[in-house]
Amino acid sequence: GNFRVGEQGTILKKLCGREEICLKKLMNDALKPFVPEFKGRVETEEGEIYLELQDLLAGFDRACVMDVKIGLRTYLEEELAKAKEELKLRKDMYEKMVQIDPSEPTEEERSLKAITKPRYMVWRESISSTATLGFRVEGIKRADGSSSKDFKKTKTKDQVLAALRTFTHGYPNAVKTYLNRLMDINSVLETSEFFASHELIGSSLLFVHDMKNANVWLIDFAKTRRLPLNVHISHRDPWQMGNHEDGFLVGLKNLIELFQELHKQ
Ligand code: 4IP
Ligand code: ADP
Ligand code: MN
Repeated sequence: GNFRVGEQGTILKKLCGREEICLKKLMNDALKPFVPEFKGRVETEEGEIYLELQDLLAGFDRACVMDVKIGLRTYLEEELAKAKEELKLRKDMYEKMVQIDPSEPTEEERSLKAITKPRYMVWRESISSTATLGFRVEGIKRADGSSSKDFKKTKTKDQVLAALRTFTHGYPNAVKTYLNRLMDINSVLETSEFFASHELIGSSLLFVHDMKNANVWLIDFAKTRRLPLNVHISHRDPWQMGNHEDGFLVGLKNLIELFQELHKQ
């Protein structure tokens, strides 16, 4: 996989040059307290290069973990352009599609047994809450170590709410602590130079709690890109090819509203 255990309190993630650039910038940004600390590169005995990151689970006892992918769009504009140009077909993505919904592929896709990456990504957005709420639950790990990635069709507010409720069930302080932290993130994003100058695609909020503590961080900057000069985004407006909008703040707002709902109940 992409990860290895690091020294005490750290994890190693396979080098992605662009992610390293983002992490470096984030260490000098208002967002620093909300991302894992980046400690530098580490080379393994086999000569593979990894990024050494703060292990966000360190200090937790039997942690519950949830990965929520933020944004209205989950693929890069350049990937869409590339797919159009090369008409590159993905058999693996066709297989993943059929596993989730055998009736989804068209006649043509069925005979090719393959689809393009954007076709798959847009469809995944549409069957989950990404396209409507601007975020989706990717996976949850429970205190006993068992985990579930069975959220691909978790789409409506009620379905998401049920997933959040199950995740926090039995941890009376978690919801309020998460809510406070999400609102802190929301306000710091307004002051962050990094956030003002980047398009965040496919990045996640990582929720971690145990009986005593709860916290949320921004992770995964592999598809975060610096915006072209003269391009400014609201992180709210609908995406159109070329405008680079990511919908990050739409997702965060909806997530906050659902946690508020959960807190009231
Ligand atoms: C995956 O689809 C995720 O969207 C991956 O994003 C994405 O990697 C994969 O694209 C795509 O197949 P499923 O979650 O439905 O399996 P992430 O790693 O952020 O979850 P990218 O490279 O777009 O980040 P490919 O092209 O890597 O297969
Ligand atoms: P990828 O780019 O391969 O999708 P991510 O950065 O999204 O990798 O991380 C995948 C998973 O690894 C996350 O959902 C989380 O459970 C775990 N993870 C990532 N970064 C950290 C971290 N700094 N500390 C602890 N766990 C992490
Ligand atoms: Mn990723």
